[in-house]
Amino acid sequence: MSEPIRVIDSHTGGEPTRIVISGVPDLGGGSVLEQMQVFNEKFDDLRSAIVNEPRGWDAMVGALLVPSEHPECDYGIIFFNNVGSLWMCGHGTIGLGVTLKYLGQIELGSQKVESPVGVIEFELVDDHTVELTNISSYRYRKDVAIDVPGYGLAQGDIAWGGNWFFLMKDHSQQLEIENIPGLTEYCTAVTAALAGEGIVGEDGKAIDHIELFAETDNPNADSKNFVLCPGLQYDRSPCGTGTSAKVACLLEDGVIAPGEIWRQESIVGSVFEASAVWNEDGSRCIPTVRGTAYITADAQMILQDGDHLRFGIGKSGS
Ligand code: PYC
Repeated sequence: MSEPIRVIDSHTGGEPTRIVISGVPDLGGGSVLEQMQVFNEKFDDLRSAIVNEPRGWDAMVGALLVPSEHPECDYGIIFFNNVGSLWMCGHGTIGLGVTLKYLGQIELGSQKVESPVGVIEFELVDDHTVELTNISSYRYRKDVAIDVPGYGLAQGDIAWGGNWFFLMKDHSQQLEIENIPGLTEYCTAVTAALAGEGIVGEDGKAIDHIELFAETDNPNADSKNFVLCPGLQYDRSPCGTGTSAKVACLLEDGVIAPGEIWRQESIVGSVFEASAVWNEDGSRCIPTVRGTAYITADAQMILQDGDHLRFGIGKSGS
């Protein structure tokens, strides 16, 4: 039996985060991107053990705190989900702040953290509220037309907010909680159509998050979204990196002014408050995303010898 793995679970607007506190191997140092590559290559069974059934479930997003050599950061973070690592995660960063406060490891104020795609900053505003200042974000292509088999022609914007997003406002889908299976099916078809047509992010990475928008009748929100993540799970929160990609597009279109608040509602009704300002040369924007998280569990995970499902269903492990 391995050493127990201590985790703290939280949810940010309904979307779960499982922060690993102890019991996992050292990834050998270097940049957080290099440590993520080691995690992907050597410890995929551990990733699966932490987030997948029978210990977790498909919507769970895990996170490892790792050492950082970056001069401005005290530590780094690697986020991962049911199928692999994520480049960045906004709801998870909000969960991180609330988790560290719960553990008594931080006080109100700001922290800089190295992610695989750059340095992020978060401010713990109170015990449950965190404001993320994300990596620089931008729209790469506007009004990209695609043919979605079974649904017909559609178009959307490709934008980076720490992950690659295809943002669609004209899609004829009903953004209602009862329609989650239909929305999942549609977004899965969009992801496949993008891959099939060879449409990728500027750096050649897959566009693996689809974000649909609709009007909302919630007086406390400006828009409602549905976000499908890689691993075919929808984000219960409004998605921190997706909201960053959204405000980058809105700033570029002049729909919001620098610093103006955009309130993004999720499919389950939780809301993030976001804004964006231009970076120094005006080529990209720096988004901020504010949300709340609550602790749901403080647990030790056990991987017992002889349990053939100890690394998760579908993982034989070693
Ligand atoms: O909040 O950025 C986010 C996120 C990405 C995947 C799930 N949540």
